[in-house]
Amino acid sequence: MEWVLATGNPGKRREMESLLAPLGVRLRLPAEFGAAFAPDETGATFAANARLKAEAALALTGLPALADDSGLEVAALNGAPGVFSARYGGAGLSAAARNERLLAALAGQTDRAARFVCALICLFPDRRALTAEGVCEGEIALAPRGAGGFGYDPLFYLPKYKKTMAELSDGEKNEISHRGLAVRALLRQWAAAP
Ligand code: ITT
Repeated sequence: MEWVLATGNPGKRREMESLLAPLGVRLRLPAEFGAAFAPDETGATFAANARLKAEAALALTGLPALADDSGLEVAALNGAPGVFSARYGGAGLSAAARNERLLAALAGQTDRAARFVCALICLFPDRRALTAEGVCEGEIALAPRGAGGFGYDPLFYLPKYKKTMAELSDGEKNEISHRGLAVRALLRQWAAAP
């Protein structure tokens, strides 16, 4: 069995490949099908954007398509950057530069509450779909720390662990992350499906 993982983000890919290992399916990537994979993410929600990516990957490959749309919601910024997390501060910025923008936006702010959200969908060629969501609560640190993970992980502080997400190993991150929670919920549905 083969599925296509509808992402161009290497950090997500690494985490998803490890989380999906119990499925026993061969995961292909859109890039292997000879097309640049950058569908327009015009949805207003994570779930809508995940579906857009899954639809594009299914159309490209004919394979069951698994898509993750995720991002960071910061309470003091009214939920921003949200669905714009990958583009926060403008296109073409490095993750480190995006993190600097976020710190500047929160300068002097004492409410540091934030959460990562992940919406997942697996869309099958017969149009059946499994969907799941995962949320991980945390805080925005005052400065970046750690070299693991990707994106906003160096700023995402987990009080319970006294570490940022980027200070966790891949395995530890997958145990508690929004993506880990969403993938395990999806796998439970897959196991229960007729
Ligand atoms: P694909 O659409 O190709 O999968 P992308 O990076 O554009 O890759 P999204 O549109 O879902 O993916 O944007 C998610 C952004 O949210 C991502 O680029 C990071 O900046 C951030 N993000 C999501 N999950 C994260 C995580 O586990 N750790 C750190 N940042 C994360």
